[in-house]
Amino acid sequence: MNWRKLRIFILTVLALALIPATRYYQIDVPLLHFLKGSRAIDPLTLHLAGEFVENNLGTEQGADGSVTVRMIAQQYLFVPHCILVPAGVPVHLRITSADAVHSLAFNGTDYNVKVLPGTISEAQLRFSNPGDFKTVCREFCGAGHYAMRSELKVVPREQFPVLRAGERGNCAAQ
Ligand SMILES: [Cu+2]
Repeated sequence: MNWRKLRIFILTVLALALIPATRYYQIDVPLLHFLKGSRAIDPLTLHLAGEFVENNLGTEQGADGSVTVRMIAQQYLFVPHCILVPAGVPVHLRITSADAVHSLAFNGTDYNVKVLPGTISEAQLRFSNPGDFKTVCREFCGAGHYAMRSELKVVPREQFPVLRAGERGNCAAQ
C-alpha cells in the first residue's frame, strides 16, 4: 500500500467516524439516558404523564416574578402555538421534542435552542421590550420543516394576566 492510498483510507475512516460523533444524541443507548440524568424523558409518552402533558404547557408564573415556559416541538409545529410572556423578566424555557431534532429560534433575537427527543432542553431568556416575534424551526426536520412557524408575544409586565395556581398562560389568556 503506498502512502497516497493509506492517506485516503485514513481520511475516509475519520470522516465516517465523524458522522456518529456529530449525531450522538440521535443514537438511543441506555448509557446516554444515564448520562442525561434527570433531563431524560420518553418522547413517546409526553402527552400521557409528566411535565409536558397538555395542561401544563405554556407560561407558568413564579413567585419571584419570573416565568417558566414549557413547550413541545414536533413535526411540524410548536405546542402551544403562541407563547405569551411578560417583558423584562427572566424566562426559563423548558422544551423537548416528540420526534425529530428541531431548533427553536425567535426571529429578531439571538436565541436559538436545540431541541432533541429524549431530553429536556433548558434556556434562560429575557425579552426587554414588548413585541411580536416569529418563532421558527432552524433545524431541518422533514418535509414540513419550512412551515414550522409559531409566535411569541411579549407584553408589558402589567398586561400579563395574573394566573391562578396551576393555570398556564398562552396568547389565549391575554
Ligand atoms: Cu424543523
